[in-house]
Amino acid sequence: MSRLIIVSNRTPGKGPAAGGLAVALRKTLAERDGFWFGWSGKLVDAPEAEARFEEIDGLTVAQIDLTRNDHHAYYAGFSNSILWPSFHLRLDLATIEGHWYEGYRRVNAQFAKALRPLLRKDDVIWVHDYHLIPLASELRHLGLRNRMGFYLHIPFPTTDALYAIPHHNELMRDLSRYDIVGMQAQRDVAAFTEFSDHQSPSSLSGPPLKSVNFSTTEVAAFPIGSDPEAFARLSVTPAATKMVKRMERAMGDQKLILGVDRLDYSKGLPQRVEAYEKLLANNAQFRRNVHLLQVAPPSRDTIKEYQETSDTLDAMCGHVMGRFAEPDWQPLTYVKRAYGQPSLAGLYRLARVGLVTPLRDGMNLVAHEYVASQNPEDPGVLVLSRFAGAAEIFEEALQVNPFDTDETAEALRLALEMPLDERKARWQSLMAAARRHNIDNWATSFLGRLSPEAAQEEGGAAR
Ligand code: ADQ
Repeated sequence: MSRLIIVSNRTPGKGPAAGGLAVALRKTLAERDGFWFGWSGKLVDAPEAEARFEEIDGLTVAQIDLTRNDHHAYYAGFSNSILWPSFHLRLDLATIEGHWYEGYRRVNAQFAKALRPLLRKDDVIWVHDYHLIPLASELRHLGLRNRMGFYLHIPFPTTDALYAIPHHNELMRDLSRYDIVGMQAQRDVAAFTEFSDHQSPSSLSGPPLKSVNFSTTEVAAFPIGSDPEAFARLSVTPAATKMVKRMERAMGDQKLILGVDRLDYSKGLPQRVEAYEKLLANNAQFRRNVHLLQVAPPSRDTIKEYQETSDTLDAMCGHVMGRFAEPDWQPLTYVKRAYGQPSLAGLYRLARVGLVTPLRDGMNLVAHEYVASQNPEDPGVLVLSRFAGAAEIFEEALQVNPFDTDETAEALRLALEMPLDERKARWQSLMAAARRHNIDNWATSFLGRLSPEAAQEEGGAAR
């Protein structure tokens, strides 16, 4: 079997990770020959051209350093202040500074230059996420002919939002240099097709652009998943049970509503707290009987829009506390730190409601993990945003429009009052979906399409 080279912005570190990518890919690479390539996390004045190899928790990792200026332009700048908000349809939160694009390209070129000498002829290269869209172009420029796949973990934008991104046509041309482009959901493939069928009209900005040819790139949905069996096992380990006991001591027999997210404006956290406030305002019977636990460790907190989301959430949680708390009852707990998977699995299992309401999300692995951790004899209910990729998979969740906080409050009421039979029936269907779309199937189907054998078959069929 050919070696697998995974490339992402950051290589995985030691200990628990709050990002979906690391959780998902660690397992895939542990089962194959190859290595993981990416940024070391170090900022230096003059980076070495060559990558350093290291073993991290049994994984072979090759890393390079970046300069502070390049990293800022590439990461906080172009990737997270332009691409992330635009792809999540938050153009109002995008900040555009022209020079960031040059930094973004410079870092992609630096990645390619350091990676090229490490590659063998039949290596398969799997590039992850929006930070590295130009990597295939840069590697092809250095003469690489290998199979290359790209996986987009976040949603693909609508055509309008795409046009708002500086250099969008170059980025689309970069995508066309991959053999496979994988997306989370059919919704994303449809948005991509909309763009590729009606490419940038010349009237919009400047001179006519040459349309991008996608005839040698396969674009398809490969919905990511979790490892549901592992989460099911984890949720009853002593470490998970310890967390459950701790919570039970604090909460008595109150029903737990749980949110677990990175602190990101795409996750709809202020809207979620507002929906909870409406639940308590409209249904006095739940006061003293329910508790919202929101776990949200800070993320990208050098970016202004993230600090603002954090401040808004602080204020809203304070407001709900002030409105409903009593000397001996608190309506919510808000924890700004990451937990290890065993503790999370325990919390998921204890929660009567998993509240997963992003305004827009590629997939959302928390929804998968929540489902997998339930007690089959007494499962909780998943309240899920229609705008998460997970909504295409979890049809039996209580699906809501997260912008409509009345609707979310009503779904919370239904979830809290749902009879055991209905909870079981819905959960069985959700668990079957989580198993069908597990992480192994995701990696196997993507890598199956990317393998040199798949390319030969295609070539054979075409001839
Ligand atoms: P994220 O936006 O990071 O991922 P998500 O899919 O929910 O979102 O993944 C989060 C992962 O981090 C989960 O495995 C979860 O357990 C973990 N995590 C979250 N909060 C945590 C906390 N407080 N403590 C510890 N761990 C925590 C991006 C895209 C998603 C896509 C994933 C994977 O934005 O749409 O599903 O990549 O492709």
